[in-house]
Amino acid sequence: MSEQLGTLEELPQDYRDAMSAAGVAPLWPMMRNVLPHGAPKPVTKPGYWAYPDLRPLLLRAGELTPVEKAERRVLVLSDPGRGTGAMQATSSIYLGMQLLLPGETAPAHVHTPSAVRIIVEGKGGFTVVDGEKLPMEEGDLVLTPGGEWHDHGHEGSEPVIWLDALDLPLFVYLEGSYAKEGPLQAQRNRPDASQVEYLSAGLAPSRKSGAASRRYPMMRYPWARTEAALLQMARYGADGIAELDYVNPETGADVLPTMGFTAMYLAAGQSEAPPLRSSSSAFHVVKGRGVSTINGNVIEWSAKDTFTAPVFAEINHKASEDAFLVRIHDRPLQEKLGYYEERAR
Ligand code: 1HN
Repeated sequence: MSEQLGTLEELPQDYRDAMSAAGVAPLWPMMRNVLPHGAPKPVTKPGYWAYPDLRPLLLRAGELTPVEKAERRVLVLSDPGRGTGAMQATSSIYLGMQLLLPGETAPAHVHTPSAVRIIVEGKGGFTVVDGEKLPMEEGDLVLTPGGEWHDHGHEGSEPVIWLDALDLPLFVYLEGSYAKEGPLQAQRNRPDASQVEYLSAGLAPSRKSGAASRRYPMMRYPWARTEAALLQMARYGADGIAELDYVNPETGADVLPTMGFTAMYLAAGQSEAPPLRSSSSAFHVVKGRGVSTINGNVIEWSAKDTFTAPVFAEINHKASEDAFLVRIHDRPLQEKLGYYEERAR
């Protein structure tokens, strides 16, 4: 094991000035910042956003800023470790709460990052992705993969609010984030693929030899089916807990290359202490009530609230009412990079 590394202050001033003039710096005083021993030292702090606090602010944004002036009318959930205005909720996950009012449209665009929506409230909203009209009902998970044109519309009579999760921080870091704008898309006159080709788990459209499936064959995961599946799993499990990963119905892989989504059910009175995971995560409460401790921070949550956990966080959940949450995480990305890890506790 190496000892304490040398500091910048130990070096003569003329040498430090000469290094700066040459555009270089010594590694050793900074080495431990980028390579701490044993485990990462996250900047991210646990965050908690109670829906009753966000909702009036969003509705006020609806009065103050017409959608034409916003393109997307969103309040960004900033990581407390980075401060308000930070365009990230964790190291890799961006979260925002978006409002669309009846009759409004959010214009079509396409960009490199991927987005996923979890619908929080309201009826009649929809997203069009690559010509497919995806109804947005409470709890639904709707994909907008990178590179796919998307716009939003609203045929209902009450405000529609959803949570956006994007892999934006990664794309910003890579200096790969950009968008193109276009006209609203023509909508194919048929229900989305969750109602047609992928109505039943385990069944996928038969294809001629060599014919490829779409990269993102199903872009809407209706909540009603997720909830029913969780309850059935829990009914035949021992502990009143169930977890289901959202997967591509053709390949069984995670729905996106970067972000993963896991639906969780905790029956009233049940608690869970997951292993320490190298992934960062955000939790959105679809229904129910409970308490979670994230690195010692006690978060009392109820329906429609959102909270976050940094990498390797110590997490404990306890439901006081039957609870359904969606965990948003970056395990798919970390697995591709070859370092996803779980540590027993
Ligand atoms: C975006 O395209 C949407 O399409 C929402 O609704 C939030 C945040 C950053 C970059 C693109 C949307 C976004 C976004």
